[in-house]
Amino acid sequence: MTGKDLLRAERRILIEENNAKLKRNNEKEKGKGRREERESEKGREQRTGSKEQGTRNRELGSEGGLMMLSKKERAEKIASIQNAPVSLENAIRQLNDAQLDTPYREGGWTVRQVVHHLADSHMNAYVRMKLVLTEKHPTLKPYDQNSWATLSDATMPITHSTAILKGLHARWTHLLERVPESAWSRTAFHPENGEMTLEDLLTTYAAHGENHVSQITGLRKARGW
Ligand code: NI
Repeated sequence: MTGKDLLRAERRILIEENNAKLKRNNEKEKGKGRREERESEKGREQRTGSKEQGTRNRELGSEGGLMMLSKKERAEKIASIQNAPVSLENAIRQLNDAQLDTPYREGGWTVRQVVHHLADSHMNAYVRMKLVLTEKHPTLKPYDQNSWATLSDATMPITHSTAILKGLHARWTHLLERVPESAWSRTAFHPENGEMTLEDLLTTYAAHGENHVSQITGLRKARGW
């Protein structure tokens, strides 16, 4: 897997998640739930409008303050972020150095690189979310994750990154659990992904952790480790 493939895979997570959200939203619209009934006529027009326009609004990410996740769905994603360090610890338990230096699939990152990448990515995610919470429509900074994964620190023992993730995710969870309802629709501009809400970031990174953990557990299963 080349660097470009990895970037594409990351984008695919986003797109798949967004598609799932769109589908859920369409189902909600069909159901005309209580929430929709509470919305003003104007809000409903924005929401349903022409199909194309309605879809576009949602793709742009909650413009007009539309909430796309239920509280329960959001809580599940926060729980996923809370559990990620433990899931990762379980996934890498008792792997030796040779195993850690095995690509999770041909041409892909090694398990060690994946672990360090999770720390890199989630440190960026934490900073991005704090920018969204404290600035008006900030521009988020992309980074070349594949180059980061080939810097010298990606060869260090993984305990350095699992320690980061443990502390980071504890703070991240504390922060997310206390985000005011109104703040989930705060927006940022991502130069590669376009408009994103705080909620979009939550969805992206909950899936991100799960995805990389399953790469490791998938490798272990395939190898019988
Ligand atoms: Ni990733």
